[in-house]
Amino acid sequence: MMTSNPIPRHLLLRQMILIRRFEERAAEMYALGKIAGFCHLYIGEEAVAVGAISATREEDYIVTSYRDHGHALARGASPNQVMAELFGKATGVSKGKGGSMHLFDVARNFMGGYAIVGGHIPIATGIAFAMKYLEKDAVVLCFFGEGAVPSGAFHESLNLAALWKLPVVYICENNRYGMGTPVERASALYDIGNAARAYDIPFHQVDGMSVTAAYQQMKEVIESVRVYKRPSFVEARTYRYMGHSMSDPAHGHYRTKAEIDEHKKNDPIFQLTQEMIQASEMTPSDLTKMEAEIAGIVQEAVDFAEASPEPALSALTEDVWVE
Ligand SMILES: Cc1ncc(C[n+]2csc(CCOP(=O)(O)OP(=O)(O)O)c2C)c(N)n1
Repeated sequence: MMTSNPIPRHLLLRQMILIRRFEERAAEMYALGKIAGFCHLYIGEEAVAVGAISATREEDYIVTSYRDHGHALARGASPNQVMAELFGKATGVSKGKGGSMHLFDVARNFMGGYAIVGGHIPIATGIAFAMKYLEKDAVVLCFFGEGAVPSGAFHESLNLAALWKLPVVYICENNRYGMGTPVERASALYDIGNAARAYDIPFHQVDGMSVTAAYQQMKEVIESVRVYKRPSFVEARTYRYMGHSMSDPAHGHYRTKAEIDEHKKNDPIFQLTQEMIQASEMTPSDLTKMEAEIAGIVQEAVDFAEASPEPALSALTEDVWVE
């Protein structure tokens, strides 16, 4: 086992609170009609993206699905530009042409933001192939929900990644539901680890409600992929508090409010806050200050998005092809 470098816990906490407060405002903006189209919130799952992405290096790559706000912010994308993208404004991280599901930040090796379930897994695998071909040390993190596991794209990708020994970490964010369908009604494979074992890929299970556990385990996994040049698979057990997207109710017929409340008892932000206060790493007044600072950042992001222009009509044909 490799030992991981400690990371100041207040940094992990700050990132999780930023994502939570950012998305709470995004939900308000959606209700006000400022954000159109699909909008999938990550609230409840923050510890996974923050833990994993905090364990990466600058040269590593991130690829994820449509539930991508948290990953982009954890990677350091500007809250102003992410909010502007949700508003469909020209100053957005994808120049207002991607929207919530298609955040993209090349400068930070954040390669999207994809709407087709499982469709981005071959893209991440292809980037890992490029890293190997170019003899780079970079590792690719590929996030997806458990709903993507039965897809053909997933299995084809794992096969080639194992066969060609590609530097990719597949991270299944298992929040137990694909839209309103529980995993046991959608997948013959209930133990997701069996998918990794089938391709002889090392498998790890992570508590996706604990940011420190996620960080420490991901650090070891990422560094072992970097050193040994072969893929790895992580299942992060997590839970989404909100509906599948902004147009869905939080529970509906497929789960109860009591079930959601039960999971909220393990809330990653609450857990870390309690731990840090008990360990005298933070006082309640430090937390209030952090919240106030983040509220200012989120307000600035909303103001920036509001004040930004729409993309010009001519932008429609720009960025379509890259030489
Ligand atoms: C190929 C494909 N089929 C169906 C859909 C519609 N769809 C969007 S999200 C989703 C559920 C996916 O669930 P999961 O992968 O577990 O991710 P989560 O939304 O829970 O993060 C479905 C079926 C789609 N986008 N792409």
